[in-house]
Amino acid sequence: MSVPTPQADSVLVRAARRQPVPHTPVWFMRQAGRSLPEYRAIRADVPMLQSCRTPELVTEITLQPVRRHGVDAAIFFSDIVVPLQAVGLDLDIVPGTGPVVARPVRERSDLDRLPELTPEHVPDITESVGLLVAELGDTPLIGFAGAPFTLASYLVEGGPSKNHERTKALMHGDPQLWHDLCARLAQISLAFLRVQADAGASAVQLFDSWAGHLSRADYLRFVEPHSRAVLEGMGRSHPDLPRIHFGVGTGELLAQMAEAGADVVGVDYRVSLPDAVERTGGRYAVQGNLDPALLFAPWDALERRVREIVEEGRRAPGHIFNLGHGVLPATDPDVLSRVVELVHEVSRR
Ligand code: 1CP
Repeated sequence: MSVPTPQADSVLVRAARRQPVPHTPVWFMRQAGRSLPEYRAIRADVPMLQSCRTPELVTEITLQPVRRHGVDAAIFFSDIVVPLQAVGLDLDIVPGTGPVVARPVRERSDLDRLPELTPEHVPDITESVGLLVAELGDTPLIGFAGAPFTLASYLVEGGPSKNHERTKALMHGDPQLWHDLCARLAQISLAFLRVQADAGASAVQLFDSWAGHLSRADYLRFVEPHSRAVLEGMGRSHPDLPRIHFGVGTGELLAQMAEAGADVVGVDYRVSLPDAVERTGGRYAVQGNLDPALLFAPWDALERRVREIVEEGRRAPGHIFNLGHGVLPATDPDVLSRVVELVHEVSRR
């Protein structure tokens, strides 16, 4: 039997596997990014997608929050649209807006612009992950990808969307095209996760950020089979890597998202951790769920809430402390460091 590396037997991986841990692991979605002055400095003259494809920059930006906050995991600095650009789709990440697709995907012929992803499309990702794993020591790296529905929403709408109206019109109006599009996106996401896992990532997170906009019936019919293909595909090729499945406003979908093939279900601040555990039958680890806006509250109030979440997490089968969604750009980074310290201190067994 092979001996696990320190990263593969880290506190984060153990919590995800529902094994005993010395303290609650903590990391933050969007921990690398605009809340850090050192990030703003290094990104000043480099467009977002270019920085995602430059291994020295990816490595430095991914390491910044690990050095500064002492979090229990690094999250690979990239974006959910990177693999789509890598297969040749014309898109950009526009400052202040997000991903914008030059020609939206709405007809069958548009699928031709979305070939399958192979490792040869992303040699830089293999290189970045390799550099990072060497630098990170005992700290595990979380690889990630966008889930088919959230990716499809950007492709069909052409950019960020409040109501996802064209996306929903397509899924109901032409279910066959919808399923073919999502099957292709599932292949791309799975291949992107496998590249990161093969290069040394210790866990993966599938971001279905906008799944909370769907009814349970639509989620099960139009989305779940494709997310399942990604998560179960990872389970087959990399059974030792925990799989985290995250969405925003997905309180009504937690059981379905867990059962789609996850080890850990992401919980946003709208649902308490005990409710999330109950909704998922007590069979899954949970990740969350501090409201990112509370990082702006007076320390006393924030401390109370952090202690509560740690206590609630102790009664879960496994708990990874995180925010309910990403760090807001105006967040004081010193507050994040204090939260990490507090979580470690109050959860130490
Ligand atoms: O110039 C900048 O700083 C651009 C802002 C930015 C950053 C820092 C974008 C544009 N993407 C990222 C990095 C990023 N994206 C990470 C980095 C790792 C970390 O967490 O530290 C991750 C995990 C993502 C994933 C991502 N991109 C998601 C899923 C996570 C989530 O927040 O729900 C989504 C939905 C995107 C799309 C996207 N990319 C960027 C923006 C502003 C958006 C959202 C736009 C929208 O509202 O639709």
